[in-house]
Amino acid sequence: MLEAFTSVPHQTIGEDGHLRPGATFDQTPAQLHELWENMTLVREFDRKLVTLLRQGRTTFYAQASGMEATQIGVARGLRAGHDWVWGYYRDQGIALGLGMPLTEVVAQMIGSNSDLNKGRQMPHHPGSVATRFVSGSSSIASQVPPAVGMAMAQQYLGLDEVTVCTFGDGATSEGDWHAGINMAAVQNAPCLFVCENNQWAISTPTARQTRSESIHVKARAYGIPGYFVDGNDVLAVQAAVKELADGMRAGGGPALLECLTYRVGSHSNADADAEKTYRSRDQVREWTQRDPIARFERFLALQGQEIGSEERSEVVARIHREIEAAVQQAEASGQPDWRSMLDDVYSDTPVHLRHQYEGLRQENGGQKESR
Ligand SMILES: Cc1ncc(C[n+]2csc(CCOP(=O)(O)OP(=O)(O)O)c2C)c(N)n1
Ligand SMILES: [Mg+2]
Repeated sequence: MLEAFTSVPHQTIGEDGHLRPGATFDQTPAQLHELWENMTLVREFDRKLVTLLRQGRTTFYAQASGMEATQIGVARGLRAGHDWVWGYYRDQGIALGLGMPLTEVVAQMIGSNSDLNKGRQMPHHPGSVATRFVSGSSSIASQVPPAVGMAMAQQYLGLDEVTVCTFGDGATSEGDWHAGINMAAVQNAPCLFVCENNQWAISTPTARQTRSESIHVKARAYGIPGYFVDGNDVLAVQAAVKELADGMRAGGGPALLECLTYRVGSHSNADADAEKTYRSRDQVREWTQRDPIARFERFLALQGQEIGSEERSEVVARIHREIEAAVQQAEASGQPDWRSMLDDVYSDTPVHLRHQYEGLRQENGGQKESR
């Protein structure tokens, strides 16, 4: 049983790769290997998307490098395609870990015709009903109240699914965050709130974000349990999410889980990190050395499942081939047709939008529309 309100984050694997005293795990060797592959996919996805950005083939991207254990631990602690995740813009690792197809994630990021959102969402905000991963929010913490609404509906309908709502440390200063968590608490709604505490909100460090000693301690104010795990320890995150989600399925109420991790890359491509303006390179170096994938590889080696350099290269090459194929497929589908702009939005399109649409139609040559 996970203990609430600890001052030190729970760990299953220590920094040196050894199992922590008293810690256990029940994954098979194949499941452990899959966790490693999942985290490697998230890392390589970042590399590939940053390249696409530089090539001008997409316009916005926020890296999750350094946070792979948190995101894969969350995704793999849930029942994929059954539980719902309301994530935020940096959660591509959760989408991928839940099994959202690369073709769909990439098409969204490129905004191509094959995008499930038909290019109408901001790039880098994938979502899919089949995966039960809700298209992320750019307005910080705005996903929290609707996630609670979904959890209330699940409770009302007596479903055995739960809602997970993720956000960054910076989101915990927003009004929506407080209102949402309070509502979940008073309604006992089965919503697991997961803070991906990467210690920075663009250029604001956690120390300037809150006077609280931690994020999870804030749960006390709402009368719900708060838990603290090492977000660079994939087994600890997965076990915590699984235990808390299963508890909610069995009728338990909401909880707040803080995963302590670090963003080693820039905030997004619109960030001054490269100019070294707001954080020391020593700090970035320190956390780069605390790499969650390297830690898990040390653990695997101690379990007799060493990842050799040849195997690593093969897996990385395969991942890049798969992403490249998804990119080619998305680009080949072309750009979304502007005429689909108002589809799926209103059953009865308001008159002012119909006027705007008519204006666009004339600008585009005045083709006859059936609309
Ligand atoms: C309501 C709102 N205010 C401000 C912003 C600008 N903004 C974008 S990301 C960000 C920082 C969020 O930090 P955090 O929640 O820690 O997530 P992280 O990016 O570190 O993963 C801010 C302030 C926004 N998108 N929405
Ligand atoms: Mg942050």
